[in-house]
Amino acid sequence: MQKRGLFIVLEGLDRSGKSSQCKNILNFFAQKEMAAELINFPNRETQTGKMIDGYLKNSDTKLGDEVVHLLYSTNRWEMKEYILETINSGTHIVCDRYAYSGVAYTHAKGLDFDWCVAPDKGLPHPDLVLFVNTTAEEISKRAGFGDERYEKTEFQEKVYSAFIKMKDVEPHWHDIEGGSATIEEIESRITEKISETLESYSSGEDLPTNL
Ligand code: FDM
Ligand code: MG
Repeated sequence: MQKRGLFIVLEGLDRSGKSSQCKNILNFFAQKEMAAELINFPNRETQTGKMIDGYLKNSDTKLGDEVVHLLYSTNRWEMKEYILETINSGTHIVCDRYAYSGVAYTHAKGLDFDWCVAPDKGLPHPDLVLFVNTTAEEISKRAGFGDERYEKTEFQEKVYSAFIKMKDVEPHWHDIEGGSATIEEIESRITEKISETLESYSSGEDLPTNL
């Protein structure tokens, strides 16, 4: 029987380097001749994604915090079947941000934690959540920081605290120390974790939808 793919999520603050690491993971799978795909959230190509994109780029776009939160969640629900079909057909998915970003960014605005978690319940549950752990202070010095709506040091500090809260509620959470490490060091920590998971995950079962 064919083994299902792994569903691997990368999380972190803006400019934490997770998008580059996602590409490195794809190369890792390519070297092993394993099928893998990259997806990202928000997926700015869909109907809801276009609304989110406009909201992020134009600071004068007025949408309530609850509305934005539910748009992000809907943006993930739009991809649910695709994720399940891809994984269950044996292809790995590397996913740049997921529901954890959803909770972290909205909870950072002051909305109730449990309220933030609720809309994503029932989505596919990742096998691995790799949190590229860089602080707001570290990322605020990086090139490009400040271009989009949420890229302000004070706000990123709140997002960071919200991410840290999720460590305790997500059993598949793994911290990848990212602040002082080089890109290569981060990459080797990530691929080590993925290799471990490739050895140990159960083959027969479909990806659970118990997020
Ligand atoms: N973001 C992302 C949210 O606020 N909620 C979400 O559910 C997701 C997936 O969108 F500032 C925020 C995080 C970031 C912004 O994401 C755009 P990228 O990864 O920088 O494109
Ligand atoms: Mg960004």
